[in-house]
Amino acid sequence: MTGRVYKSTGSWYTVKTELGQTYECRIKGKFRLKDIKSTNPIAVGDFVEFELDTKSDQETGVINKIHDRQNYIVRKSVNLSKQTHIIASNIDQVFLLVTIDNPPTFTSFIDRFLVTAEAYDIKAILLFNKIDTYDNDTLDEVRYLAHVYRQIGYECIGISAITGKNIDKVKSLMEGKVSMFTGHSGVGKSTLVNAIEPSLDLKTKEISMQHMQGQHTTTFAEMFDLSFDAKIIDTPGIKGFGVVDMEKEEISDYFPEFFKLKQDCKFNNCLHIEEPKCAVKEALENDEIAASRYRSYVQIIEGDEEHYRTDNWNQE
Ligand SMILES: Nc1nc2c(ncn2[C@@H]2O[C@H](COP(=O)(O)OP(=O)(O)O)[C@@H](O)[C@H]2O)c(=O)[nH]1
Ligand SMILES: [Mg+2]
Ligand SMILES: [Zn+2]
Repeated sequence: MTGRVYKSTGSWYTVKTELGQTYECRIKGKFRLKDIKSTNPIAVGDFVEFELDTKSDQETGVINKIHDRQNYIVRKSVNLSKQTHIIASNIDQVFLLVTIDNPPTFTSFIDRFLVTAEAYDIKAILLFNKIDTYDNDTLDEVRYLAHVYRQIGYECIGISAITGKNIDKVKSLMEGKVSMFTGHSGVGKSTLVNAIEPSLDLKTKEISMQHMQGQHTTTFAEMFDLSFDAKIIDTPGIKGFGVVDMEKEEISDYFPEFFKLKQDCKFNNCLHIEEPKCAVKEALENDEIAASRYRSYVQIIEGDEEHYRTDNWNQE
């Protein structure tokens, strides 16, 4: 049978079939992944093949095959083993909640998030929340930022999780897809999810409670079906949106507006910093690239090696 992993607690995986039946499954044998050294062979979001365990009178199963992943997000283990833990896979889109103040979300943070999403190959959407609280100047700032990011190709929506403004737009973007929500603490993630699906709030609170009690310390992500043909992956206890290791040369590939110009740079390995005849720097001078975007890029590139990894942006 084919199913999808909704939850993993240690060696057990909750797998749901297309017909909506759930089975607790274990893994048979070893799963070797070609490209990554991972601490967990199977992650929330994975499509798997499994067989029902005939010896057990309970409805349990054995997973014997994992389908190729469309994408996945990871966190690195804190020790030096260089192992990665796959947080979740097959994610259609991630919404970044942005607030201008209370708390402030800086463009450097937005851009690091977007670089990570590009590297993961996950569609990113920016939600400017709390617009009900903004004065005209702050709304102008929202409009400016939305303009900058729309030019690049990112969808931007001004919302209020409290008044419900544009929540219908968010819901329609979620239809038929697997979504994640991220952003600084206090930007309104829980409030938004609650506005989208009130019953979900209870469920996510339940898993955080379990987590705090230390019963399922390896339970991090969980997928939920919503009432309108949408799925959410919740990642309590995980900061940020995972990490990506990247080479200095590839960072500009994850700035889509830089990537488009790359072929016009004189040097094909141009880092767009000090090289002559650089199309990116020309575009910056002509205001075709936002100064804040270039600043974020330089920040990432000029950092020490740790900065190439995108985990030094903190969520809290
Ligand atoms: N005025 C206003 N307050 C909001 C909005 N969204 C969230 N909040 C408030 O911001 C605070 C933090 O929200 P919360 O959902 O807990 O943020 P989280 O940490 O991202 O989950 C709470 O006091 C919410 O009531 C909004 O759209 N407008
Ligand atoms: Mg919250
Ligand atoms: Zn260049």
